[in-house]
Formats: sequence, structure tokens, C-alpha cells
Amino acid sequence: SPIEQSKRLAAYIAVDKHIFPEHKIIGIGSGSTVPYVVERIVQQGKELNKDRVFIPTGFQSKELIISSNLNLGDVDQFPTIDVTIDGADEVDLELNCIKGGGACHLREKVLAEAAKTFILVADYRKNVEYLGTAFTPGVPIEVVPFAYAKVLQNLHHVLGSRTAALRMAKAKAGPVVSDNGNFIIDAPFSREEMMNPYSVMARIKMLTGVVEVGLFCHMAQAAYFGNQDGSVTVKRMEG
Ligand code: DER
Repeated sequence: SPIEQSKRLAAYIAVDKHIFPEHKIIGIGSGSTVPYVVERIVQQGKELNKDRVFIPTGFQSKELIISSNLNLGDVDQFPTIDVTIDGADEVDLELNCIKGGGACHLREKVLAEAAKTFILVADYRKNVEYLGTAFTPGVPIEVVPFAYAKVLQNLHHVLGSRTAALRMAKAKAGPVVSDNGNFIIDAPFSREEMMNPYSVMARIKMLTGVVEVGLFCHMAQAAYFGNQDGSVTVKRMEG
């Protein structure tokens, strides 16, 4: 499908431009675009990859590394990562992004921060001018279960995200549970508010019970988007 092709395109270009032989500790994100990143890294050959360690951002990412016969490492052993490549739900003009569509944004943000270089790969649907304009149901927020009702109340009445809601599972009765055993709340904010994602992130982060917010502000050095016509759009961090 054109979307899958555009994911592969973005992933291949990103690997070719940012994963060199000297990069030994590599963070692997979550979602459906990252498998193409791993596919391209595997193509670099066993010889090169035998000296590398791959750090996962959750259960799905770990399984992908294992099934690709790549060396699995832990962020405890390798707190500093050479390059982390991950997907995103939306990326704006300044490389701020919404992440957490797959409920993995806590570990993703840890590995994004731990990396000397953090690269985003996505299909053309994620390439937006301003956050909150594509299909995302809002800002994903990981919360401890004990506090979820209080966080929801504060989002509704203090932060004005009136339709914020607990993310319910499709293949399980009840809410989605993250790899860390927490709940996810999706909280929509207005276009105007999302023009300053850092402010939205900071206000949400201060709510007691919030573990992590799916807004990654000024963290990525570059974002690659595959397009339907086979071209690739690149957004780079200025300066
Ligand atoms: O949850 C996340 O942040 C993932 O990176 C994910 O949202 C990206 O999704 P996709 O690569 O399947 O589009």
C-alpha cells in the first residue's frame, strides 16, 4: 500500500543517512514504521551488526530486535545511546511531535533523551504544520492507575481539555495498559494551544499522577517522511 511504501522509504533513507559503522548502541522505537528501520539495519550485514547492541522502547520493540536476530541490550547497561530512530503520530514544522499512539511514549522518551542523535521516521500523514491537525485523538498521557480519575478531572476542569478520555482497549475488556503497567489518557487541545506544545506538555506534566506526556519538543534532529510519489520530505532541526 502507498502508506506502507512511504514508511519503508522514510525508514531506509533515515538508516542510510544516520546509522554508520561507528554507531554501536542503537535505540529502536515502537510502532509500524520502525520494522522497516530494522529491516534496513539488518541489510547492513551480520559482520557489522555483531558488534552492535539494540535497545528497545517496549515489548513490541524488544520482540522486533529478537526476531531480527540482533543483539538485545538494556538502557541500564547502555544509558548513553548513539542513535535512536522512532516513529511519530504527528511532526510539526519545528520537529515537535505527538507520540504515544502505540502507548509506548514513556520508554520512547527515555531513549530519545539518551541518544546523541534522535531521528523520526513516518509516512506522509504525520507531516503536519501544527500539532493536533491530523488524526490523533489528542495528546497521549501515561498516568498511574491510582490517579487516572483525578488526572482526568484536572484535564477537564483545570486544563480545559473537556473531552480527555481514558484509552480503552479493543482486544481486552477495560483500559489499555502500558508496558509499565499504567493507563493512557488521550487529551485534545485547541489548535491555538498546540502552537506552543512545550507549554501544553509542561502543564500536563505538573498534574499529580502523570508519568509522561506524548509531546516530544525539540528533541529530534531530523524527521523523514515518505511521500506517495516516492519522494522523501526531510525536516531538520535548525542550528
Ligand atoms: O507510539 C508511538 O509514539 C509510536 O512511535 C507510533 O505512534 C508511531 O506509529 P506508526 O509508526 O505505527 O505510525
